[in-house]
Amino acid sequence: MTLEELALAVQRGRAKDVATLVEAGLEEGKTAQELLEQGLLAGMRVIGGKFKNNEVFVPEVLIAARALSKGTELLKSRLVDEGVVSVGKVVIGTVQGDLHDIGKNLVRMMLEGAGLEVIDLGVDVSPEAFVAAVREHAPQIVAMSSLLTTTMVNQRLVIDALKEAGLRDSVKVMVGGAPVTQAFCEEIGADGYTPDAASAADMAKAFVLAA
Ligand code: B1M
Repeated sequence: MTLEELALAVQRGRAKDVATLVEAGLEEGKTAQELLEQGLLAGMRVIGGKFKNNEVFVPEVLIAARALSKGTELLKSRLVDEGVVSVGKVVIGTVQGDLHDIGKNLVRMMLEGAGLEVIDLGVDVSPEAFVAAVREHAPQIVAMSSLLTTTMVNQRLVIDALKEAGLRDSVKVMVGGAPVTQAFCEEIGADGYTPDAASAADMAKAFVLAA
């Protein structure tokens, strides 16, 4: 197998081919890190770029992400053995009162595709749950998604709760979702807003590298 074949299988969303190629790669003596970075993540980077440029759309991204997950699942224990550490950790969730998770899941997948470890708290996440997750996982970034004008205000409550818990300065806070804007981000004191999932991954990586 070649790493290019693996990257292409991710782009095409061929989960079964990804599994076969990852297993073949390991048998041939390739390291899990090579397979991850030059195969799986390289493929996802291409999809992320195309998504940003409107060359592919949500279904293609989701299918590619599923194929990527199939590969990372198979590599997980080897990556731990090889001591490959993620470049950073992100706690992500859709804020309280909001059940929309398609965009949040795309952001999560792009973050994972950028090599970040993501703790996904799901939907309808209370400020207290965000705070508890920051205490437990000590991430560099808290990422919040909101799709409703009635719930986007809850992003502010999470920031307030982080402040109250004395944790605000330990994390960068990123916000997004259809009704969220740069002006809103600034108004609530978040550190970064991006309009789409691929840019969110770029921004998260930049935050982690600058930390
Ligand atoms: Co809802 N819904 N919905 N809905 N829904 C919207 C959002 C709405 C605009 C539809 C409309 O009226 N035109 C409207 C909101 C109006 C408003 O607040 N201004 C709405 C409403 C009103 C509701 C309900 C209240 C309806 C009702 O029950 N009366 C209800 C609320 C439930 C709740 O949350 N408490 C509701 C329910 C639902 C479903 C459950 C049926 C379903 C959600 C299923 C799910 O998510 N699992 C649903 C859906 C699918 C939609 C629409 C049709 C599509 C949303 C979506 O997934 N878009 C939506 C209308 C629309 O957008 N056309 C609508 C695709 C997704 C990829 O985009 O999430 O924006 P998006 O994510 C983008 C960016 O925003 C960004 O990256 C993503 C991709 O690049 N992004 C981030 C997202 N999070 C980010 C975080 C970041 C950075 C970027 O950093 C951290």
